[in-house]
Amino acid sequence: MIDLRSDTVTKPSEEMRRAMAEAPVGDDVYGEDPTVNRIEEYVADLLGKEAAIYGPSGTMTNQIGVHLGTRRGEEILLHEQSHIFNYEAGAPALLSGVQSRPLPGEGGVIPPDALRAAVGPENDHFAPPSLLCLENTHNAAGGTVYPLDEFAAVAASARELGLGVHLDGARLFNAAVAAGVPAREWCRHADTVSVCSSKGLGAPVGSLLAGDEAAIRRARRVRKAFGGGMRQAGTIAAGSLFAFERNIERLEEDHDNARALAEGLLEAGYEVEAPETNLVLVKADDEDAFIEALAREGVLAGHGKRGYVRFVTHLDVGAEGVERAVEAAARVFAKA
Ligand code: TLP
Repeated sequence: MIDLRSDTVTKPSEEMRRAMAEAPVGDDVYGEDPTVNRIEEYVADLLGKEAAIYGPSGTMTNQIGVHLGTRRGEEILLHEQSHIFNYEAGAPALLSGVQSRPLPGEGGVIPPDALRAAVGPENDHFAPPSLLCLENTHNAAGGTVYPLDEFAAVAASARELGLGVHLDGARLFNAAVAAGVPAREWCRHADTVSVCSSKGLGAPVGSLLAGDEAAIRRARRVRKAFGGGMRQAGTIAAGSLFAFERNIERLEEDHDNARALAEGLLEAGYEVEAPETNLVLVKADDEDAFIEALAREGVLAGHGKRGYVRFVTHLDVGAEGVERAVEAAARVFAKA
């Protein structure tokens, strides 16, 4: 099976497993895990932030960010197709007691005007808006890169409106590699940033939330309350550290493979959106039928935004796997 459902499906390499097995560990709830302490410093530095905290998942680090940037009864504003709004099980309401206001925007980009239009004047009828959440790359839009100038512009509007800014950067390094812009350039415009080691970077578990010292100090209590205080977490953090140290630059290969996949699918007759990073969206009248037909030919794909099937390239599928996936999809197209 060629598994292109997500870049979350990668398995740790032998070398990564060795680094995990040999990692020095301690009880991280006491702050005594040297490997966790190391990755927190490493990632804070990479993102140009004062501090970072290690957590089990991107969902948790996003939700800690939401919790830090809001109070119960307030409102967060975010893209209508964002992961936090659609794929985190209603957690902003469940864990932080906030309501979510979805905003429109091409390619996951929220125009400053749309943000300003959504924030009304102060009025006792309205939930006070307090946090803008942005996503880069944007998953549902097809792995699109948030252009830095547009990111800076909407973040500046948020500031003018008195809002904080959280960045869901689960695939921020895909954006950085594709745009040739250091990840920290986007982070300068956000108070908190969540990044994942278990997407294209290939670690089995682990995400981090970065921000200033005071925010991350508060985040330790929130992580505990959300059930994310882990003990000898260095065993997994070593995989994440390996991923951040070794697997960022090679994301370019995944992007090349995504382009090859898109071209091949286009030639086979499909309607394909040109990929900017490692996600390829293919139009499908019946998504389930297409996914099932592909599976019968040995290729696993998943759901994208409505009406699209999503293929995700990653470090466990090389150029040859992509060629085989194209051949399988061509057979499906011929039979349809
Ligand atoms: N995304 C997963 C699914 O949940 C859809 C995937 O396969 O793409 N932010 C973004 C932008 C994400 O794409 C994801 C995972 C997360 C956050 C959550 O990360 P985890 O799965 O670690 O909680």
